Amino acid sequence: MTDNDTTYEPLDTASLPTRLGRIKAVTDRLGDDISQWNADEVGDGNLNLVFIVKSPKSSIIVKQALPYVRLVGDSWPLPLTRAFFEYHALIRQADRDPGMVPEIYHFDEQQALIVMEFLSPHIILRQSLIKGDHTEGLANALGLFAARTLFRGSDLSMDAMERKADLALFAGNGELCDITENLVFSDPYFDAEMNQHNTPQLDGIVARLRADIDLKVEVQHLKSKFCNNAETMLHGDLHTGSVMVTGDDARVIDPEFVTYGPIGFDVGMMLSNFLMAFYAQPGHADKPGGRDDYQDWILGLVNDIWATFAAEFSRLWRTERTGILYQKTLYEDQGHAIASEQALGQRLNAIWQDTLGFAGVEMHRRILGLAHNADFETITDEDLRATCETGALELGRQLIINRKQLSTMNAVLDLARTIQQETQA
Ligand code: SR1
Ligand code: MG
Repeated sequence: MTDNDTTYEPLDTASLPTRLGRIKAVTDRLGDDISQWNADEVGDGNLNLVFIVKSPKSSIIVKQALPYVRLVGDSWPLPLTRAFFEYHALIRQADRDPGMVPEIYHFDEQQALIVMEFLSPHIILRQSLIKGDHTEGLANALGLFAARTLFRGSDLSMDAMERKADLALFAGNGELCDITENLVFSDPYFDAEMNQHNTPQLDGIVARLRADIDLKVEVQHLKSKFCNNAETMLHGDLHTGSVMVTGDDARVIDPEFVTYGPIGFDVGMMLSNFLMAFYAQPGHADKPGGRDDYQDWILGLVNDIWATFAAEFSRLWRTERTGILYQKTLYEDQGHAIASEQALGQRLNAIWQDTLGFAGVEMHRRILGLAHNADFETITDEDLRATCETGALELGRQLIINRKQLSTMNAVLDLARTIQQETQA
């Protein structure tokens, strides 16, 4: 494989050394002797091939898109161009929050592959939360990442022409966006073909949610925001499976669902996955109550991610507001700094309400739709799993319906705890 290869062909462990052995960025890291390379396919996500390639010198990750959805098979084609959009998202995120995404060594558009930094000894955050492990500084890293990437990808910060060019660029990632629009915002709320849920334990609550008129209306308001409110460049799939951690480091991976959308979508998806981890903990405890302290730690993370996000977003608002929105020429330069603060408070409040709504929808789709998460799926006792899932489903509904009334994080965390007590009783 060279930079000029034109015919796409999926890699396998046998062909990989020969095919990548001609790429200088790769041999610079692994060495020229490809007989010393060892490739393992480790992809456990829903879409792609992922290889760890090791040599005596170093290790790299090779991620290659498949022309279909891996989770479902070749009956569901998916464009290879998602690797192009992921690459463009990664280089922007690296610029907007340096050090938080893997370093890219090589990108081959024709082969839909990205060669990047092997993060070690990192593991997927979702697995870490299932094991009950801690990561120091996690909330800070994720709150800053969200604020910096979301602020700096928007008209609050970017040059207007560059921002419009990026909006047009990422609009090309339509098929991935279509997955989110259907799998997140529509399918969970009717008996769509690919849906699955823990049955028969959840049949009652599933029927109740699908018959809930108010819920269906609110979710479609949220879908409308996702589709129409192109506020910023989103990661697009910012859940705990898209974060890798050690005991004291966190990195964000996998932005292939990148699109322009509402700021609260990324923040909501992130908080939602921590809240689901919270509800799943009784299913991973070695004795009743064995994860109580860990649950407190998770709710503390939810609190601190939002607090860090809001503080950093506010700092950027005050120091980097160089885009076409809420211009300083209208506010600070006129002696109206107070107006800027008023606008900031209102923007943050709108993001907060969106965050809660999107968090609720994400909870529902991970339990009622096609793509579930390991937090619940690895609970082997199906009755216990259903109890945990029921808590998340109930909280999800409350977050969606009452997002305008739930005005503080304390109110949200109290609600999460109350629902947990009621459902686990
Ligand atoms: C068919 S893809 C299903 C889900 O996997 C990805 O990680 C996204 O979350 C998507 O919604
Ligand atoms: Mg992913």
